[in-house]
Amino acid sequence: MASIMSSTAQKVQHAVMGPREGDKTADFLKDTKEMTPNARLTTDYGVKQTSADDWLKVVSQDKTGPALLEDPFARERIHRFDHERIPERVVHARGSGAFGKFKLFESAEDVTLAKVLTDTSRETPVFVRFSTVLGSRGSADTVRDVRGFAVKMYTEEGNWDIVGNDIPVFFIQDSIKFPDVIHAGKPEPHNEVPQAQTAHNNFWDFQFNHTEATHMFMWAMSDRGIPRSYRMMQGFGVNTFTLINAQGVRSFCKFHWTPELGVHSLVWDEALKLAGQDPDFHRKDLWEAIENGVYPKWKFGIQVISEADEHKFDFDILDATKIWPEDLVPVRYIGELELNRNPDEFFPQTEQVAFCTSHVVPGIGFSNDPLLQGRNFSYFDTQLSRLGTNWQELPINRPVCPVMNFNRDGAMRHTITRGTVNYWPNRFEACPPASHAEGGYVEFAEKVAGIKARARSVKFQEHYNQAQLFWNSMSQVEKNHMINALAFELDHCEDPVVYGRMVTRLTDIDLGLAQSVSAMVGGEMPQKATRPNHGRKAPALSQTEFPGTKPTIASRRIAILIADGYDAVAFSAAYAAISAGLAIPLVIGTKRNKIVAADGTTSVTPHHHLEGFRSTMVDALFIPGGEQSIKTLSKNGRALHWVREAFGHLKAIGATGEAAAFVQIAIALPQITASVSGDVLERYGVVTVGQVKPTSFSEAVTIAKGAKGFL
Ligand code: HDE
Repeated sequence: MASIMSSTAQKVQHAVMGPREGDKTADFLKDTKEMTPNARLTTDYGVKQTSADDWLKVVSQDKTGPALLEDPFARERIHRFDHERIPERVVHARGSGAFGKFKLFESAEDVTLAKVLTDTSRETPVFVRFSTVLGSRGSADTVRDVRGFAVKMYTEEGNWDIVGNDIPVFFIQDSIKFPDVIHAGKPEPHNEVPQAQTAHNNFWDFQFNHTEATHMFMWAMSDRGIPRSYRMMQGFGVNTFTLINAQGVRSFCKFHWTPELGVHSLVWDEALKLAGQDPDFHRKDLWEAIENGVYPKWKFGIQVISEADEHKFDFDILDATKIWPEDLVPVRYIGELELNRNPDEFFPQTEQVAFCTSHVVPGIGFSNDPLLQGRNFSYFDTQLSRLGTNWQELPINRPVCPVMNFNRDGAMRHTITRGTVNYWPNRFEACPPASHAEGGYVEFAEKVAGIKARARSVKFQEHYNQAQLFWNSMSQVEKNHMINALAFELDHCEDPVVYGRMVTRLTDIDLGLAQSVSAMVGGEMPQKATRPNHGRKAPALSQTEFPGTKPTIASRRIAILIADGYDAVAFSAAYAAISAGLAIPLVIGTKRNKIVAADGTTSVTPHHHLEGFRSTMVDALFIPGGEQSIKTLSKNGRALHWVREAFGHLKAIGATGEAAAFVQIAIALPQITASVSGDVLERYGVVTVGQVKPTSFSEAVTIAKGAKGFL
């Protein structure tokens, strides 16, 4: 059987061969080189080298002796290595990305003149980078945090960046506070602890001191903070942008990305363990899905509010700590994003990609959202210290349309522009500005009048309504997860002032929530709500109720646990059914060496052994019978732990033949089943078929397919 690793390796090989035929993104990859056996090693100045192994030395007969500083090749190698690192992003340092395409299926010409949102015949190349916010580049993927969802669209009118997150609101309303919120969340200044965690005094001290952060911290403490996969997250532009149509009419707009796979999360115990067992869990997941051809997709939607309706809501539509509830402002889905190609090299593409909220195309504009205004300055600015003056010339950042202007020079300038003038106007009339009709960007003629002041509108002062709305909209399971998340985080705050005050803050949302958290973390048990809960709910906030998603096993990892003497028929049936569903079967054995089936002739070499891979890294588990195999697994503590842990993390478990009893014993099912009915058992996701022993391949497939909780 071909191993999953080797098939991935083959595809990687293919990727190195360069962009696929007909791939529009090829244009901005024109600097891509290939490492082939025909290529020869050279210095950076192009001279072929005879050795990459030995520094030039003065050698005696035994070939030892001092190294010569003269060796330009060796010095070049060390010098290049010494300077390999650039500053990591000040936030969102840890991330991974992929190429893909954006396709519009409905024109939004009634609200915008942006071609990318009106021309349904177009396919726009994109690069998307997902990230965590607080951790440094080497931190773990599965920590509790907000996730970045930054999309660069290489449109024919220029680059358009939607630099969004997986949570639709933000901690602060005015960007002047960004250094504070990030300093408070990052490791504390005295000892640089903790890494990639919000569970510490400073973060929660900040939350208490900023009532406007209440709504966002509720989202961060919900299951959204620990996504199962980048592919299973929503994306939100968060800020309020504007759209301008051909008639010059302006509306306010929010951008949405809604995943085809639905929104799914890890459970906290999994997230904690994965942070150690597989810190690259999300990075690998994205890579693996794309290599396996199960391309992640998102629907693209817009929420639009006309200028006339700007003040009709009980919140300010320019306040980034508020959502526009979908029952008030429905999302209009008009396009689709698909990610279908992994980067060729991480550093020049994923690391050097630079997003700027200020990069919009004609038909799209900004609003007076004070968070957005500051962001428009910050992103452009930060690229200078991270990448240098000419960062926009790096292949990953280059637009696919012509770039022509009088910006010149600066460190590491690549573009060579011919001609004798570098200013406008010039006697040749070279490179004149474009008119509106030619597609030039025209700012909306907004009338602005007022007095200079450091102020926010009255509606910006209200900070709790939507925090309550979010809490009320959660299912009971999600509420329990949030109580536990808050209890975990506040438990990591040693300062009683911090956790004591935060417990009282929770009474602004819900008394029951505050009491449950207080019961676990301490602080004075709250006796009454600070403000009444308005009781309202909003659809589409709970991810258990997430609309419009069809359950699928495609791209999910399903482990098959075996030892010598396994039932080859059940094994092959499950393997085939898993592969047919486009899921990834991962064979886990007692050893990564040939494992022989009960029939004595069939064998398989597992992808991993029980100690090397853990249940946390898969979505479901299947165990075929086979007397000897099950005898061995029953005596193996790690095998038992695999099953128990998978059960504890609510994973689907399937078992046939002798494995049925093994699973039941491993998860102490007899005790559980004594008090619950079969229905409830299926809700646990455990399906065992003990009595029926498959005798033929097709029968086994039928059984496997019929196992509801499993496939
Ligand atoms: Fe960012 N943010 N941010 N941010 N942000 C950066 O830009 C900033 C905010 C987001 O994959 C930095 O290139 C300010 C909201 C993502 O490369 C920096 C404010 C949202 C990424 C910066 C915010 C985001 C960044 C650091 C105002 C969701 C990663 C590196 C309070 C809508 C992009 C960089 C990537 C990165 C500033 C708030 C999302 C410093 C001043 C709100 C996804 O410029």
